[in-house]
Amino acid sequence: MKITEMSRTRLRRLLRAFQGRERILVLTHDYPDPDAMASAVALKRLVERRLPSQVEIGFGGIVGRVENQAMVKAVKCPIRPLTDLDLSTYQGFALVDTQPRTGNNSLPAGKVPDVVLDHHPLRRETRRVKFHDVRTRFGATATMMYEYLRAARFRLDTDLATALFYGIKSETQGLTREATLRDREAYIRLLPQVDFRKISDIEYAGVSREYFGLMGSALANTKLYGDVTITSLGEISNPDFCAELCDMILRLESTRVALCVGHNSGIMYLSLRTRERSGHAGRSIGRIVGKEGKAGGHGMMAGGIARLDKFDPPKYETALKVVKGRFLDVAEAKSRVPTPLLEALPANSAGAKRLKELRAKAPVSS
Ligand SMILES: [Mn+2]
Repeated sequence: MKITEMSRTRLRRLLRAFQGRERILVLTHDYPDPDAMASAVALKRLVERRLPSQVEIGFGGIVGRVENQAMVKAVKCPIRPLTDLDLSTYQGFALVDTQPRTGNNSLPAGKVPDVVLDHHPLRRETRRVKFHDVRTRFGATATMMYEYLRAARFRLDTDLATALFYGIKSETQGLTREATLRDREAYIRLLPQVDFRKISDIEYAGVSREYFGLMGSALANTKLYGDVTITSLGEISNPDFCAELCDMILRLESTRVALCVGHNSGIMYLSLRTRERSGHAGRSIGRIVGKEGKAGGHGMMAGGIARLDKFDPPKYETALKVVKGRFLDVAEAKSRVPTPLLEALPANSAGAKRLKELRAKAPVSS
C-alpha cells in the first residue's frame, strides 16, 4: 500500500472513532511543548473541518518556556489550562504526543480516550483505545499530523503551517535529533508556507532577568562525574526548565549523558539527555525513577517524575540521593567523585591556559 493510501485509511478510522461525539477534548502532556501544541491544534482543525464536533485543547501544568509561550501567541494556539475546563461536558477524548497512564498528562484516571496519536513507545493501556496511532519511527507527532492533513487535502494557513514546522524543528533540534525521512519531508513541504518572522519571534523570545539568575544558579549546581553530569535545580516553578537546561548542559564537550532534576509541590521532575544515537534514554529514565515514579521518552531524550512522599524520609534531598545513585549506575559513570562545573580551573592546567587564551583573544563582536 502506498503511504497516501495508508494515511487515508488512518484518517477514516480516526474520524470514525470520534463519530457522534459532540464535544471533544484533546489533551497534550502537562507542560506542553511545541510538538504537542502544534499536533493538538492540527487535530482540532482537522476534526472540526470533517465532523460536526466542537474540539477544545486542554493541558495540565503550565506553558513554561518563554519560547513556548511565544509560540502560543505568535501562531494563536487555542489551548486552555484544564483548570478552566469542565471535563464532564466532553463526550470524546484524545491524547496527542502522550499516552494513557504515562504520568505526564491529566487524563482522568480510568478514562479511556477515543484516540491516541503519539510517537513515544506504545504502552499496554493504549491498546484499549478505539483508535491509536503510535509511530516511534517519527521524530515528531507534528509530522504524523501533517500527514493526516495531507491525506485530508487540508489547505493549511500560515499559522498552522508555522506551528507544525516549529513543532518538528524544535522536537528534532532542526532535524538533527531522531528525525527520519518523513520528518524531513514534512519540514520541506511546510517550509514555503512558514512565517519566519514568527519563528524568529518564538526562538528569540525575550527572557526575564530572573531567568538568567536561574540559569546562573543551575550552572553553579551542576556537577560532573567523569563523562556524565547531574544538575540539581532545587525547587522550580517551571518543570520545563529541567529539559531546557539538560539540552544546554549536554553541549559540554566532555559530557555523554546529562540529568537535570528539580521539584515542585511534592513532585520531583527529571530530564535525561544523551549524545548516543541509540542511547535508550527512555529505558534508562524508567530505571532511574524506579517504583517511586513514572517516566517515558525516546532514544536520546526522556523525562520523568517521582513522588517525594515515596522516599524515606520524604524529602527532595533523599530522593535526589537515591536518583543520583541509580543514574550513575545506569549511565555507567566513569567517576563517582563529583567536580563542580564552575570550579576554578587549577592554575597551570591545560584548561586554565585555554581559558586565558580565550579571554585574551576574544574579538569584540557586534
Ligand atoms: Mn513529541
